[in-house]
Amino acid sequence: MLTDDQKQFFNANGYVLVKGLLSPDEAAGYREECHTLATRLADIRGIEDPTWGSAGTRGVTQLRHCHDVQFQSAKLAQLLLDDRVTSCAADCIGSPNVQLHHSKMFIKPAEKGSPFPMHQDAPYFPHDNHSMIAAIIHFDAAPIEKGCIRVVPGSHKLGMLPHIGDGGWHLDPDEYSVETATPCPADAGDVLFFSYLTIHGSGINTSDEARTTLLIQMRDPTDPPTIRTHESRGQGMMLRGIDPLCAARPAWEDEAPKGQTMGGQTMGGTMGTM
Ligand SMILES: O=C(O)CCC(=O)C(=O)O
Repeated sequence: MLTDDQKQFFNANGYVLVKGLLSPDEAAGYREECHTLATRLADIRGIEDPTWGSAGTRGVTQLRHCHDVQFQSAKLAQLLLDDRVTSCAADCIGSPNVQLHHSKMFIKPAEKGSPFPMHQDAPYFPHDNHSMIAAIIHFDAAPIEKGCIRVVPGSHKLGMLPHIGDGGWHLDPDEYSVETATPCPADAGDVLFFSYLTIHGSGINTSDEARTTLLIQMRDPTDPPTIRTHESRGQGMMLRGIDPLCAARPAWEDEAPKGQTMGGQTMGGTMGTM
């Protein structure tokens, strides 16, 4: 779990980097699992490159990804339930109960790993009480030259900002550039927790080694989505504690087409790699 200082830092800044949550050996094992998964997916489905159009580097930089890794690898599925991750998540969310929204593995290949323009995650899947957080688990070192995550400290207090979109919702790069944001360099085994309102992004991996991460998006189970969007298989699984609402099976599991937006909303959905 987080120390009091880490909790205070998270509340003030909207993010906290927890060092050494996994051991280097554990991180190396998960790294291998991710790269094997990426190869398996490429062999079976062909290469997909989810680089955001808004990054402006499509065709030049590359990204490998897998959404909802828990359906592809038992080893990665177990990590979603790891007490070390979920106890810190509970402290950030401020609830003993932690529910899965979705997971995604990213591999930024060496020398040409795609950037992510600065954005909040909230516009992709807004919730009433803004309890949603991400945990990015680093399976190898992510120094600045590898395109580590960058954040705007305190930006979780700004509320949901207007995003612009062309192949990935993002903030105006003239106002929020990746280069001027605060870098969060990490070592293998470190985990970065941040609110879905915290402005974040990342630069290009120009190093000679891939950057390998797993992002787990989690919420308080009593915090409902404001629109029906970004629905995926496995969403709602409890990772820690209980669902006090004993929520019924969501209707969309039976009938809704994927990527549907509600109420004329133009934000949210399944653009880019979100
Ligand atoms: O992995 C990264 O560099 C950033 C990912 C990200 O910002 C996101 O998926 O929202």
